[in-house]
Amino acid sequence: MYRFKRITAVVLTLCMVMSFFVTASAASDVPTEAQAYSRMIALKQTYPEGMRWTNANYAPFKGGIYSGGYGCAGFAFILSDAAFGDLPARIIRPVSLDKVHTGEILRINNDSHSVIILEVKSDSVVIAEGNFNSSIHWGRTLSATEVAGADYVMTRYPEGTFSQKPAPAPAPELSEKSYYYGDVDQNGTIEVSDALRILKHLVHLELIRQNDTVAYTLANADQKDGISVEDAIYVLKVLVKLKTPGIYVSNS
Ligand SMILES: [Ca+2]
Ligand SMILES: [Ca+2]
Repeated sequence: MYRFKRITAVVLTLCMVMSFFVTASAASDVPTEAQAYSRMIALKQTYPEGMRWTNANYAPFKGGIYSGGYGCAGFAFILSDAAFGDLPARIIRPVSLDKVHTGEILRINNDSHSVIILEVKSDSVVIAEGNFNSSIHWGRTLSATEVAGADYVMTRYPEGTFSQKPAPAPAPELSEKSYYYGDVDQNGTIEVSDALRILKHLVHLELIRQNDTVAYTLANADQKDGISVEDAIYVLKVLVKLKTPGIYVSNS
């Protein structure tokens, strides 16, 4: 029975480990602003400057809220879908220059014209638009005041994408006889195998002996509450750069 519980614990822990990685990688579907820009600009060949584009032109939209749009909205939706795939759209009001980003759609001129942001500069944005003089137009500039006068901005970046998270400090350099907490095998690198080593210890498959002072100390990756599942998770967080590893200096 005890053995069964141990195995269950290993399986559950490995599931946690895997779901952690799945969660971490799903976020990569959100483009950076640079990626959004290059995906939109790539469409300049298909929709060149001056190409006729009026309210007779319709395009579907994968972002929700609207199933598609005509004219200016349709063209903004085409570029938006190119940049964001099927990420859901949401509307933000009020609008200001410091809160808009490449790839977002601005609704302007008293809710009558849609444009999409190609670039955000310190005092303006550069846009692309359809149905501007009945045609496609790339590169018009809107001032900060014009941006602030927009009716709303439609974004497809998930909430929190641009919130200021303090970046973890880069890992400090190792000197002789110093190790990263979590680097149980002391090879100078924190790896998945270090996390697995901690898990094996926890389920008594392969114990880290207390008299193996360095390994035993390093296995307590988060430097609190002894060796636990939290330490394996801490190692994985270091791997995906959510945490900075501590340094242990051996005095032996
Ligand atoms: Ca290692
Ligand atoms: Ca710990």
